[in-house]
Order: sequence, then structure tokens, then C-alpha cells
Amino acid sequence: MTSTVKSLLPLNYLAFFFFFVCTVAVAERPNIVLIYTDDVGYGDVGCYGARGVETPNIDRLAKEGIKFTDAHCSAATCTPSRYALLTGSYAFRGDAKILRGNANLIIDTKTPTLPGLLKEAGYATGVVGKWHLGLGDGDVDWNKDVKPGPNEIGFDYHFLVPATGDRVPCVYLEQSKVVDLEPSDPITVSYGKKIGTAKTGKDAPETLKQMWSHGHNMTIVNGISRIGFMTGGHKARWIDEDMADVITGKAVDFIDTNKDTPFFLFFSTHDIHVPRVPHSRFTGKSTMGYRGDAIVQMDWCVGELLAALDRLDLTKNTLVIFSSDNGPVLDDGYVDQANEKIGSHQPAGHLRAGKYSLFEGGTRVPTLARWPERIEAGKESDALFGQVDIAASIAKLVELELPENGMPDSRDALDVLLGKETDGREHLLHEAPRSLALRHGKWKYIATQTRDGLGPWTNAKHPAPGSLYDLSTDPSEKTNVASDNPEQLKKMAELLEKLQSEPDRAGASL
Ligand code: NG6
Ligand code: CA
Repeated sequence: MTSTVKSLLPLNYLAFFFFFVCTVAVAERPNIVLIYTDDVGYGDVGCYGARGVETPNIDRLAKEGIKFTDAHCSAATCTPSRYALLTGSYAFRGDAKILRGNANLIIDTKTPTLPGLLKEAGYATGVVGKWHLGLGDGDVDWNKDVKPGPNEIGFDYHFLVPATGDRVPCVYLEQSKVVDLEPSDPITVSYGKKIGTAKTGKDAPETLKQMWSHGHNMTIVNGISRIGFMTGGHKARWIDEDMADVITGKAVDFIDTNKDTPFFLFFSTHDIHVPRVPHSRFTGKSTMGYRGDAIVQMDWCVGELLAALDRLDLTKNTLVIFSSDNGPVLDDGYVDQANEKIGSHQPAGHLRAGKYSLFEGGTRVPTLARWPERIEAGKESDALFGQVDIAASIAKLVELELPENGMPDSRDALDVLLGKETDGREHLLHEAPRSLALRHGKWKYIATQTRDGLGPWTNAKHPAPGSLYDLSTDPSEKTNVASDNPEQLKKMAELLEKLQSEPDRAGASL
């Protein structure tokens, strides 16, 4: 051996040692699958007491992991909840509201995000399913690359339902391009005046396979009229009945492709948002018609993802989180018999109201976490948990510092998520359109609840501004005790105002 080679040997050992240490460290980091469902209420799945529908795959997560009984999405509607989940900032700070299908991306591309953090930590990151955080910048041209979007805020891969199933454009977007778009049939979208000559849901209700009940009477796609107008893109238009199969297939492909590297999959189901048009193989699988059958379909999607993890031997070291973006709603714009066929099922369980509401039914949602290596099976936690904390908790998990310039409301709740800590947040804000509520200890304070977005179809009796509920004795928020507790009311109002103006990562107490 030459002397040069001899002198290099210790270096080689050192390099090998570092390679070994790094490989082991990387191998220990779990994959993360965040299953985010749409409009699924606290009582809508089996392990939370659903009647008339079975969800064995979701229940499997509860059996093999931890079930939360006081976990909340940030808001009682979709866009703000998703915004808070991905940015770790309450949505009112970013003025995030329910978006039209041609709205621009509402997350600034310089804002630190959950996928951005994970990408920095070496994860392969992907989002498949409903997006509804806006796309592009300026007038969106759906015939060109639609950017910025998920790839500009930290996702390596995306396959999207751009907004919701009930609004145009009714096409999928993969890596910034409309899937199956023919250049000879370009897409135009309008949320103002009617475009094109095709009959709308308003003009030709007799042609619809599912009638609208309010709004949703514009362009007809696949026999269902939507919010907004679109022309062109006929070959690219989705078939609602196939949507669950299409997105689940893409999600499983993502897992397969990235099986050898840590990955983060944000799987965002369309179910059980309207229009509820599950595949025919799910017809009649619940006693509740379309809405119940859509729950069965959603459970099937979860089962496919879990089966992929099992097949690839990834189950043990994958953190699967299951939750929802807001509480339940029955009639949300289509005549799908959700009310008529509800039977004894309680979509929000024992909680009051649902989607659009600041009552607990609006934001307290089924929430499960499974990670066989770190979470004890069959646990239950009543800790107060907010999805806004998922970003900071996952940052902790992958040993990254929280960015200084973002995630202002996100606090590390990793031990709560893993079931090691039973004390949850001491306070948490809930949002509904232009309205805020505050949880603190046993108290719930509803500052305002506007009528915005709260049509008569929500069945929600609006709380009076400045309502106070004692959840320890009144979990269903039946009795407003504000006038009996003026001191507490005042403290809650002050804390809410404080949290509204200054984020509180470290913790504040009354
Ligand atoms: C509302 C729609 C509702 C639903 C909701 C968004 C009407 C009358 N109502 O404006 O059908 O689409 O927006 O739901 O158009 S969410 O789950 O994405 O927040
Ligand atoms: Ca929703």
C-alpha cells in the first residue's frame, strides 16, 4: 500500500462512519401520510359512533393508533382550514376565505409551509386530491402551465381537483397542467357572466342526474350543474363517479414511487363534499343514500392507502394522520336526500351544528394518528388539539427549527399527537366566515357569528354575539351562560382580542 493510500484510510473510515450515521438517521424518520377529508363531521365515521354506515379502514387507524375527542380544524370551512394546516397561521391573518375555482394561490410563495419544511428535511413531498387554495397569479389561463401552485410552496408533485367538485373548472391538474387537455378545445372559465352556448343547470334542470337545491346551477359537467361557467376542455372533464378511483390511484403511485425515501403525502379526498356522486359499486352500501355511500367510498380510499403501506412493508414506520377540513353539512347545494335518509345517524355526534358554524360541530372533527413505532395502539386522548399545530409538531419530529418568518400560530404538540402528553392547548381560536370563537379550558366564547355563508340549509341556530358556554357541563352548547359569568366573559373577550392581534406561540394564560 502506498503511503498516500495509507494516510487516506482514516478519512475513508470517517466518511463511512458519517454515511452510516446519516443513513440510520434518515431511515428512522417516518413517512407521513396526511389524509384530509372534506366535510366529514365528528359523528360521521364508525369509531366516532356513526350509524347507518361502516368505516372499517378508518376504524383500523383508531384501533392501531390514537383517537382524539377534542381535535379541531382551524375553521368551519375548507380554504381557511387548509391554509392554517399548511402555513401554521390562523387563516384570518392571511385573509383566507372560501375561494372561487379561478382564484389565485393565496399562500405567498415566500411563506414557510409544512411541505416546504419537509422538503428541506429531505422528504419527497406530494399532494393528491382537493386543493382549494387557489392557483396561478392574475388571470388564470388553464391552457398553459398554471403557476404558482403546490410546487411553488414545497410540494414536489401534485395531482389536483383544483378547487372543489362543485365548481368549475371540472378538470384535474397534474404538475401544473390540465390532464388530457386538447389544444383544439381550450378551456375558458368565468365566475361572472355566462359564457358559451351550452344549456346551464338553471335552463335545463330536467337533464340533470342530480338536481341543485341552491346555487350550483351554472355549467353542466357530467350531468351535474356547478358553481361558475366553463367552456371547452371536454376531453379533460372529470367523471365524478371515477374521482375517488383516480385520485386514490395517483396517491398509491406516489407511495410506490417514493417507497425508498422518506415521503410526505397530503391526500385530500373529495368525499364527502357535494356533489356526492360515489361510484356505482358503493351504491346502497350505507342506509343513508349518496352521503352515506360517499362515506363508504372515502373509507375505501383510506383502505387502499393502508393496503399500499402494508404491501410495501412501510406500515410500521409511517405516521398516518386522518382528519377533516370542517364539520358536517347535509344539504350543501344538491338534492341528494342527505336530510331525508339520515335516520338516527348524527353527523356531528353530540356536538351542536356543523359546517359554517362556530359551535363545536363546525370545527371539532374526527382525528386519528397511527404510527406503530411510536404511538401506542388503541389510545384515546381528550387533549385540546388544533390542526394549526401540525406544522410545528412535524417540524419537531424531523428536527427542524420553526422558521422565524412564518407559522406564527403553530406550536409544537408532537407529544400530544403521539399520545405521550395528555394536556393539550390551553387556548385555541375557531374561525367561521368573518367570525371568531375562543376555547380556553372548559370555556367556549363565541365573539361573533355572522350570517355569511350560513344559509338556512345549515340548520344552525346562530349564537348571539358574545356567547359563553361551559363545555364541562354543557358539551352540546345548549345554554349561553354569558350573563351569569361576566368576569369570565370579559377575560375571554380580552384574550381573543390579544390573540387576534399578536400570535402566541409560547402560550398565554388567563
Ligand atoms: C359555498 C357553497 C357550498 C360549498 C362551500 C365550500 C353555495 C350556495 N354554497 O359557498 O356548496 O361549495 O361554498 O365548501 O354556493 S368548502 O368545504 O370547500 O368550504
Ligand atoms: Ca370542506
